[in-house]
Amino acid sequence: MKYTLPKLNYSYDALEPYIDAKTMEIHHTKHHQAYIDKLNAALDKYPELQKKPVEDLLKDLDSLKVDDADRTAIRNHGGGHVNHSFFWTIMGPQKTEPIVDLVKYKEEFTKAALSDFGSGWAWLVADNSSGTLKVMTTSNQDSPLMQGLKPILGIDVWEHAYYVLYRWERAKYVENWWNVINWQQVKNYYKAAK
Ligand code: MN3
Repeated sequence: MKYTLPKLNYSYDALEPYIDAKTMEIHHTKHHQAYIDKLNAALDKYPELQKKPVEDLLKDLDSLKVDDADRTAIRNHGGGHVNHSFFWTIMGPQKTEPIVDLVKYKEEFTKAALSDFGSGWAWLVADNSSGTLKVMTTSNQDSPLMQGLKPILGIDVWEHAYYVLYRWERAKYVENWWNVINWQQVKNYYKAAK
């Protein structure tokens, strides 16, 4: 089974004016699709791994019986696939009630999103065993799942996520992004992690 691009639950222009339709379309149909295509290509030789959810591959990356180059490809493109699949679900056009417990982390989360040098993600995650929340960043397409952590909130701070509309102004993008969070969905992740 090949991995496939998940559909969005909203249209590409639904997050305007905070995220423009062009950025959403390119991000979904080009960037995310490319991670999936390269992940599928890397797994061509390993039909038994293609049957697993990509989350399981990332949680267990070190023990996969694959070549080192393929392990790196699974890390980068598998990470790109899960991170974007998650990202689409926590955004939406509907106005939803922010979760007070999580909004407390906004300042720390924003600081992390702005401090991350280069390409990566900022996250609010829960520890798998204790459920303790913390803010973190990952580089490139690394996923918190690789460290046994569950994402609750996450923002893509690669330039491709905001450059069309915001150019160099990552801070404005990060601030505006809070307007498109689908708190209903975030609440589901938060509950599941507790
Ligand atoms: Mn991206």
